[in-house]
Amino acid sequence: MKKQTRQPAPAKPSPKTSGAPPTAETHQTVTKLGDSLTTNHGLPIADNQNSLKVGERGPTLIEDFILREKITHFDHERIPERIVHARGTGAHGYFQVYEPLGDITKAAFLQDPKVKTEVFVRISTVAGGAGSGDLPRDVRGFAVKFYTTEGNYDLVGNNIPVFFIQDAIKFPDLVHAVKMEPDRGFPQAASAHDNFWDFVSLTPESMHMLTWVMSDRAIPRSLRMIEGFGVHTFRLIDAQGVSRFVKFHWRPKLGAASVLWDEAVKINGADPDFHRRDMWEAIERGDFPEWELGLQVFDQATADGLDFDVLDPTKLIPEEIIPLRMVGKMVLNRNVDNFFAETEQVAFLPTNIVPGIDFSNDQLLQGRLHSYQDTQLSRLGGPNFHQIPVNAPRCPMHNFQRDGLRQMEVPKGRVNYEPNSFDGGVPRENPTRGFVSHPEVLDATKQRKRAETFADHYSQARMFFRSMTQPEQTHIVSAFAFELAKVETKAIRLRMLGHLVNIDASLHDQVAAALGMPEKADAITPAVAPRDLASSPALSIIGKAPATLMGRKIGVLITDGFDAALLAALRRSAKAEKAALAVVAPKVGGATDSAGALVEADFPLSAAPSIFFDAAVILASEAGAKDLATQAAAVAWAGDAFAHLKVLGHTAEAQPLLDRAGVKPDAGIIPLANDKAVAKFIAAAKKGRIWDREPSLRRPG
Ligand code: HDE
Repeated sequence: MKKQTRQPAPAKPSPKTSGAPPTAETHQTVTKLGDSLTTNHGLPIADNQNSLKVGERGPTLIEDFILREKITHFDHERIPERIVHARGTGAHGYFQVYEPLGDITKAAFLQDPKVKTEVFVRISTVAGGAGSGDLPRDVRGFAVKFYTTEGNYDLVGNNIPVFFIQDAIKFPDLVHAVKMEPDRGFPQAASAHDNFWDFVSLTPESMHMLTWVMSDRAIPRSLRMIEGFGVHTFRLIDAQGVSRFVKFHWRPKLGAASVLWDEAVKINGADPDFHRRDMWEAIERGDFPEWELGLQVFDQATADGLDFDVLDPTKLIPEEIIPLRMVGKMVLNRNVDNFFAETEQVAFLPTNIVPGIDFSNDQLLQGRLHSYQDTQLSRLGGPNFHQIPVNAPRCPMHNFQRDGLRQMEVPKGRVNYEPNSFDGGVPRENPTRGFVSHPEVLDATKQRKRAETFADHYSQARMFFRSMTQPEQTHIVSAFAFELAKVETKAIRLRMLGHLVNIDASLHDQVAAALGMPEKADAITPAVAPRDLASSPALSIIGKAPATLMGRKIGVLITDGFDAALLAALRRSAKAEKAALAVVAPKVGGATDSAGALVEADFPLSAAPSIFFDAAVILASEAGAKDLATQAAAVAWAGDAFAHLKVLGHTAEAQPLLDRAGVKPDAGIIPLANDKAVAKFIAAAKKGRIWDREPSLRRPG
């Protein structure tokens, strides 16, 4: 049994007096040997608070091996963070296929609907360091490790279906350009600076990706509400060896959703762990994040008929051309036990592939096939990182690779080579079940040259912009204007404006107006003249947003004297909609309702701005509202909910606060007096933001 002994402090502690009673210090002690705190080598430790010193006042002795072991281990706790995707959140779960996929692939984990294949998922930002905030404008990595019976399969994708560059050789330059500038060490986790825009404006192939990164996709509401994409074209191989091309898609059960830029900026300040916390809490409360896996499968003839090259990762295949076949679902149902051991040490490798799936000749993918294995050697310290539990396959694994730094296994027997005459004939090659590369016939000149079929850099960027709803287009304009306004070098802004002309004239005009730069943009001659492609409504988030509060959060601000019946009705409705509800009060101790009962708050007002919620309610009494109207935090709570286009329910008594906050009546401002009004509030909140309110509140720039 552990017991805690607090030793009493002497009345007047005197550091000089030897033999005086011990100074006030917490010692938590045990008596059983097996419960002892020990060194890394098992020696029980008697005192974890005091180093070994000469006398009471030092100096400390180098003999103190216990102190040295503890500090040395601590000194080496950090490993190099990932050069990209350093900030990430991981969770465990499973994947289950809906029906056998034998018609397109022989991959074992895609055959049996009864089998749940264990997965580990890590979702990340790209540019920022491991300690950076969750809501920069950035791409999100979406990496899934399937622990299959035929080895680990890693689908290492992003939440945007295209990429900045076409050839791996440009990747170090792209990443150097977006990360903090090398002389000054800023900006952290931000693309809004000269180097990034200098590089991309000199790289026309980035234009399609840029329109995505400037869109709402780059500021997601929750990691549970992002789509995922394999980006590259891959191959599926069936049991007969027939190869088909495939693009992988993840679709969130909760629908895709984003925040507004002003919210993102404020969330990063109020809770830099907003996404990580949201994911953790959802899993803890059993509200498991879920995605469906969709495939776009097509053959060589279809690929040849498309007006772009499927090997070009700056292009997507519109769903309207090749629809998605939904083949299975992934559920994340367990948080990590230890962030470092699992989320930090997980090593995703695009080379982790299983029979039935293969690479295409996408030159960006080909470069990745080298990079991920390589980076782990310095990050995880040697060639044995596959033995770290999160990386280890769950199926049997044996070969004759031996030794190396951080070898944790003890291989038995005298044989460490193959072929050999020992060990009863195993392990050996398996020609029937082993991985065989698709035997594609290739015959061409060895050269450094970009394919002509990769040359159209603007048509799909135009298609993406024009497929957006009005609010989404406005957000893209605003994002370009914001980012370019932070570029100090005017020549870079003018060059970028030149590209925007090629993407869409109105996009250029609106960004130029928002920047206040009417002068002529650079003339940039496209390698291939951009074409008007059919729009793809499937690319819009708002256009296909489900009417739901599932997985969303309602914030209810209460004051003393609030109406308990209304809160109860809101709680019932939130539960019925599978939404979370948080009570916010001026003090964390809570507030008393109209009948005098104390209701505890989930958060004090100072720690829960309305940016944390999808819909807001103010249940204020007359006196409470008058008081709140004098408090900047409460005025900001109401004002931000309005400015962020949220549905806002309120009691009639809350009016002074609404007036002070500049809240104007519209379809999203719902007076709450009874259950019927609560139902109206819920119905409005399910539809999401009040987009009609936006033009009256902000213009791009
Ligand atoms: Fe990565 N990428 N990448 N990448 N990437 C890494 O691997 C790299 C690319 C992606 O949660 C690194 O283990 C090259 C595209 C994700 O641990 C590194 C190229 C896509 C993650 C690396 C690309 C991605 C990474 C850094 C161009 C979307 C995080 C640490 C040829 C399809 C995985 C590490 C996690 C991480 C290299 C381009 C996605 C350095 C060379 C395109 C989701 O190896």
